[in-house]
Amino acid sequence: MKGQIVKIIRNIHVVECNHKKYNCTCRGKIRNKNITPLVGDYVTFDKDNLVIEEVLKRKNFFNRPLVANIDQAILVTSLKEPNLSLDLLDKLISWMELHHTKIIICLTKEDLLTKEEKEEIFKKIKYYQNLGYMVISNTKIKDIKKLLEHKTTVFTGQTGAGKSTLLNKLNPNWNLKTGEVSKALGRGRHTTRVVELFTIGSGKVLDTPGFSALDFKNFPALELRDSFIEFKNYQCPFKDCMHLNEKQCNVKQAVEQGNILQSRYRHYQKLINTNRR
Ligand SMILES: Nc1nc2c(ncn2[C@@H]2O[C@H](COP(=O)(O)OP(=O)(O)O)[C@@H](O)[C@H]2O)c(=O)[nH]1
Ligand SMILES: [Mg+2]
Ligand SMILES: [Zn+2]
Repeated sequence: MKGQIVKIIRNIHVVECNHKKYNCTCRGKIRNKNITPLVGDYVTFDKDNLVIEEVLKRKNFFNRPLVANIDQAILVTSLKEPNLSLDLLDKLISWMELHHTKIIICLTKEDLLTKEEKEEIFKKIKYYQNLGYMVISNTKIKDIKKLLEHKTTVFTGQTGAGKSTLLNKLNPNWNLKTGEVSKALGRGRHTTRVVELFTIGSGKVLDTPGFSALDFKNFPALELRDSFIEFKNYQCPFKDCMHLNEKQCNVKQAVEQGNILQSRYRHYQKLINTNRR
């Protein structure tokens, strides 16, 4: 039988298959392959003996939280309270690009914006749309549900952005606490949560605050550069131009001419610099 691991507690691997859960064990490393199964892994298992037989080839995996086969990320992005953070958005976009994960930007709290604020902010949002990223409002519950079908989706974003609120609308049964996180942080509690995939219709979702400590250090500079996908539209005179200190650079020119969002370029510089330290 084929299924997906949705939770691991010690050596109990909860494998979901056709909406049923099987508590399987895993005998050491899988066969002669040196693989430790992760949440998100597709596996074959023996449903009579409840033993995992094989871990199927991974599409991708993340380190923190440790999870595999994420198809897409919904970047829950608050426009106000907390204010839109393009810094965080660009970091999350790069992170997902580096992990070959489809990106969906979900905007929240549009209702708190004045008309003027809306105009200003949506100029910037439009830029991301033009890059090819899907942008959707958190009020479009039906459409978001559709996006989740047959996919494993991670929800991430700033504390207070409205992740729990959104997840509760997608599935009221979850009844996640909203607006509570800051209180918990204030008390200095660090609840290490078990990584778990929840089922919604034919899809699975992971709610994680855990992408905040994004560590780009292990990625080569060239990959960081390419995670800013619009840079590829420009052919620079120097082969493998990093668009930093090169004298002639079409990306830098595009930033000056306003064809590349200045903040995007700044965030790229910042990322490359933290990476070098
Ligand atoms: N005005 C407004 N408030 C929202 C919206 N989405 C969430 N909130 C509120 O924002 C606060 C934080 O939401 P929560 O879901 O706990 O955020 P989380 O930290 O990302 O899980 C709560 O008080 C929510 O009621 C929205 O679209 N508009
Ligand atoms: Mg929450
Ligand atoms: Zn260049």
